[in-house]
Amino acid sequence: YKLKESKMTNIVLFGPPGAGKGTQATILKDTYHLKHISTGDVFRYNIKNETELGLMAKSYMDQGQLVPDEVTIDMLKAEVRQAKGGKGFIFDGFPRTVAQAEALEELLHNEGTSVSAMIALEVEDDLLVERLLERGKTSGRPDDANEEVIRKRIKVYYEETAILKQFYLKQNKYFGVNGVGSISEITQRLKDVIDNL
Ligand code: B4P
Repeated sequence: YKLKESKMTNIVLFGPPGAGKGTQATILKDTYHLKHISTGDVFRYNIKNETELGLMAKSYMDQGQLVPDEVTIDMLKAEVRQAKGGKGFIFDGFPRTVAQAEALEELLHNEGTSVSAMIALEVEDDLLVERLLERGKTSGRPDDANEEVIRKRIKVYYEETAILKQFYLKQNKYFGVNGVGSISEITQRLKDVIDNL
């Protein structure tokens, strides 16, 4: 693979809960030397350490709700600022609302760069539920523990997040990828998109 010289690559990995964003971002960050920013992971880190942000985020996450935009955006900005100077970013779980997408545009613009592509992992709802219930057996994540909360997260995705497809389609930056298959098959599909950017 080869990335265009002296240009940052900023990938937004997109898709419903359980689509495999975290799984694939962890692999792709090494392949392309990108900084992986997972808002879900940052929230979980804060919950574990019982920070004020963590306590607040937990009350939303445990119910399958989105954490409010204001705090999520501030947190994301801090993460990006901290990581400046690399080859680019892979955003996993952000943006999830139009306000977050607009904030990301502005933030990257101020850094002299922009989103290169949004790549969506497409997986049907029943398979998402199956994957998350499976993870719930060992993850200890309260939001994976019961089907009701998982269905709620998927509902929130369709109500608040799915619209972002239009946001990036308009900019010709949207790519859909089949998210069903083995992890390595899906990685290859994502690389095919990224290598052609
Ligand atoms: P996230 O941490 O982003 O979690 P996710 O949507 O559940 O997961 P993802 O799609 O990454 O799934 P994964 O690869 O792990 O969000 C959790 C919560 O945090 C949100 O509900 C919200 O409350 C809050 N939050 C986060 N970001 C926010 C934001 N920007 N704004 C507001 N709130 C925010 O895969 C899932 C499972 O599938 C794993 O067990 C994995 O092993 C399995 N899997 C993956 N690929 C597979 C494959 N190909 N085949 C079979 N299984 C596979």
